[in-house]
Amino acid sequence: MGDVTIRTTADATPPADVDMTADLAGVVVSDPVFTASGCAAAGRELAPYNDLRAIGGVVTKSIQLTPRSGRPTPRMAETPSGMLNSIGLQGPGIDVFLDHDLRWLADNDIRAVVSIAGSSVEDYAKLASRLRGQPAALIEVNISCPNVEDRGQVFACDAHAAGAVIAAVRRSAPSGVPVFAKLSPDVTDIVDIAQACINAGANGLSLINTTLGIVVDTTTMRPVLAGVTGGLSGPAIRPLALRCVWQVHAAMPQVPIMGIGGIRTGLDALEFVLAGASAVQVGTVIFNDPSAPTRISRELRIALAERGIDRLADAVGLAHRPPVVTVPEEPDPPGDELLEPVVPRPVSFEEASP
Ligand code: RRO
Repeated sequence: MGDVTIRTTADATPPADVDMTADLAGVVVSDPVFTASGCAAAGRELAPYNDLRAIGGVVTKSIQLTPRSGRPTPRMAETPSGMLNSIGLQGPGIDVFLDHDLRWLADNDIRAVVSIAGSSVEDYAKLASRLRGQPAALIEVNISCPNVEDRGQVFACDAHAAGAVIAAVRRSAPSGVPVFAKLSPDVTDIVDIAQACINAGANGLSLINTTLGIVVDTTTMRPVLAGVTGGLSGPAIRPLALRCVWQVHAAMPQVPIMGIGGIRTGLDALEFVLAGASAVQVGTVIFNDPSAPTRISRELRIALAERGIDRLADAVGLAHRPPVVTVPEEPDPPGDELLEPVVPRPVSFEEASP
């Protein structure tokens, strides 16, 4: 973090421009806003609303080795300030993905962060090796999907299992492509899991995936989702996500973090940056505002300018600096008239009684 002069919003003169460059383990992007995995497939649907070349890039829906139809419907439910999903890794499989989706992104000069998911360490290794020679700028290893039948497959809930997957991916992935581990908040100590991933060779972290939840329909008196549980996303989880980013950045300030969880505005994104994220991903908001990635990028730039910060990188982790200690001013020396304190004369009970 460089030296930063912080001005208040009131006295800030917005600089002509803000350098929005983010460095994600060597992948340098001119804008820090990405679309989050699972909320925009490979980005095609968002192209009419955003210049996807101008934002950081598209994180694709987690892809598996073979096609998968996902969980039974209903598999989405609204919640207060959020959304529950139990999609269950629906997708076309890696072959179709490479020929169709990744090619489309490359043909359109859109940076692709390829999210991979598997049921075993071997699955992940195979997927990573399939990305050799492919136009993937980054690999996001989704070890935290909440919607799997077997909770034992949520590798991100166990430090050893998380490390095993990341080590296998790092060995098999193209060497110049950074590997980011996407973690779950549903753990006792996220720093422990994050550390295991970094020790195993992850170059960065995506924090966080959705958190496991349930909605019950009070008319049918049954869970709304056919799969019963789902992943909770949206503004409801933002403080939880921020806490995870904060804790991991405090423990490993050099590790690049993509902050994810309920970002709706540029100020929300700024919260993540100040907590320690080098870049952000936006997801659930897209369902309500498909132009949100572009809007949030613009709002973040303005928010930085208004605070007198002309480089995004200078704001990363800034909220961790010690609080400013304000020393109370010396009281004015007393005037002559106040030299003697006025002490009330004690009054006896009899005197006070009428
Ligand atoms: O597909 C899903 O159900 C899903 C995935 Br892969 C994930 O990582 N997070 C989520 O909330 N849903």
